[in-house]
Amino acid sequence: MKRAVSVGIVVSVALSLAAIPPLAAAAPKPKVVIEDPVGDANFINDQGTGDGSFGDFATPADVSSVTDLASISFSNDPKNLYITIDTEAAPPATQGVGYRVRVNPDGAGGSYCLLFEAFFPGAGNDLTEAKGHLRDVCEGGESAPVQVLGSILVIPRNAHKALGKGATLKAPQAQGFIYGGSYPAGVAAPTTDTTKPGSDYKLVDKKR
Ligand SMILES: [Ca+2]
Repeated sequence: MKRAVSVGIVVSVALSLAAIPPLAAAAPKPKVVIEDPVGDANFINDQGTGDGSFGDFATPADVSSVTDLASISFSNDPKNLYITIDTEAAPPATQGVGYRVRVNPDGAGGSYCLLFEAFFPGAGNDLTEAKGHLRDVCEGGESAPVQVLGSILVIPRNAHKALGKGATLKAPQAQGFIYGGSYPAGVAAPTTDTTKPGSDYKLVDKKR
C-alpha cells in the first residue's frame, strides 16, 4: 500500500514538471514543503477542522483526481514567490475547482493569516480563465491578484510584507475544493482534500 502511494506521487511530479511554463522554469529550484498521499480526495478528510488533522483516508475511493493534492513546492526569485500545486491530475476539471495554500498560522486560535488561492473554470462557476489572489485574513482582509500559470501561482513579493527579503513562510498547509458561483465571491466548498502542515520555507535572497 505504502509503495503504491509513493509511486503515484513520483509519476504525478514528473507530469507536472513537464508542464512547467518557461517563466517559472527560470526560477530557482522548487523546494517541496508539503507532501500528501494521492487517492484521498474523497471529501472525508475535510470533515475535521480543515487543517489536515483529521487524517488521510483512501477509502471510500476518492472522487476527484484534479483536487487530489500530492505535493506543494515553493520557490522564489527577487521579484516573485512561486507556488507549484502538484495534483494527481492537472486542472482544470469538468467541474469548477480551486486550491488554497495557507501560511503563517499567527491569527486568533492559531488560524492562518495569509492565503494563496487559485480558481479554475468549470461547471458551476462563471470563470473563463484561471484566477488567483492572495488574502490577508488577519490584517483587514488585504488582497492582491496572483497570476495562475497552469498549476503554478506567481505571487509578486511586493504585494505583502510577509514576502519580504529573508522572510519565512511558516507551517504551509493546503486544501483542494470544488469552486462554484461568481468569482471572486463564489463558493469554495466542499473541500475534497487537505494536507497536514508542512515545513517552513525561508525565502532565498542573495546578500548584497
Ligand atoms: Ca491527496
